[in-house]
Amino acid sequence: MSVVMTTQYREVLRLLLGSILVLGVPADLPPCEEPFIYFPGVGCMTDPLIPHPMNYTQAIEYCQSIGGYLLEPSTDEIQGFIFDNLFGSVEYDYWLSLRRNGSEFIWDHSQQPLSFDAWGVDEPNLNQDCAMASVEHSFFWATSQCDVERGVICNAPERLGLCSGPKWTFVEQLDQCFLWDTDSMSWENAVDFCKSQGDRVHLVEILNSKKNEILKEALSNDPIAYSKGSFWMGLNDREREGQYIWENSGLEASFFDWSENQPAGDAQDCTVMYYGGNFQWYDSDCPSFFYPLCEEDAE
Ligand SMILES: [Ca+2]
Repeated sequence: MSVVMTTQYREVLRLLLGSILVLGVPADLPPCEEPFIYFPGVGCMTDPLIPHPMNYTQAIEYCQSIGGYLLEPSTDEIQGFIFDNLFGSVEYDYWLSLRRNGSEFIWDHSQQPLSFDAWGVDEPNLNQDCAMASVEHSFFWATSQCDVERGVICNAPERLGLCSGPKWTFVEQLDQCFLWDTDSMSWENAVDFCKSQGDRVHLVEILNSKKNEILKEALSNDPIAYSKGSFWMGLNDREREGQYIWENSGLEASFFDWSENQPAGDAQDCTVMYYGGNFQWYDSDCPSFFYPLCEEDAE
């Protein structure tokens, strides 16, 4: 019953918001797009009380198909969400985005080692390849065969709907959308790639320390960004050696966050936020392949 009410409420809210937007009055958009529900502190989740049973591979694909990823309890807060919402409410085991890699389990979505774990007693059992929040273990984690059907909760970044697509990330402290889930390419192709993503989209420009620190932290904390590596910025000295210009605005840079011994090369005229240097800045050959970091300017 509560699920039906929620759906009706969201529909009414959506219609109301639609009419407000038509009138041009600013409105606070809901932080998650359907079918996701907003849970403060943990982001957007599908309804935890609808188990939607399927096998592990199907669960991964299903979550991707709706713009999210399978539940990855990488923090205390997300594990708390599991306890709070499942314990006493459902009798289903729920898949976690965890997979065995040799003698350890790693996050399947980001391919990162575990930063946090909540294994049940006598777990993990390394004879099994997948893992779940287990009813038998009071929703602590237990391993499982992958080909059985279990409940599914998908997770998605907050305010998905405010950015241009599901691969974009909304960085709340900057009130801005960024795209870093991209393929690697040369700097020139990265410039074109970002511009092809929308009228207000371009390779990132970092004019001050505040934006730089927030972005470095966002890249370090985002499993996809962190798994990729280094990101092209708009900064370059292609026209005149040592005169650094931001490509989109044409502004000459006055703020820099060069890593030690950087910039290194007269012949290196493009720049990256470098993975190996905690996303401090390096210069690089423009034809090298790195990942474009696109940003969307506010309207
Ligand atoms: Ca240079």
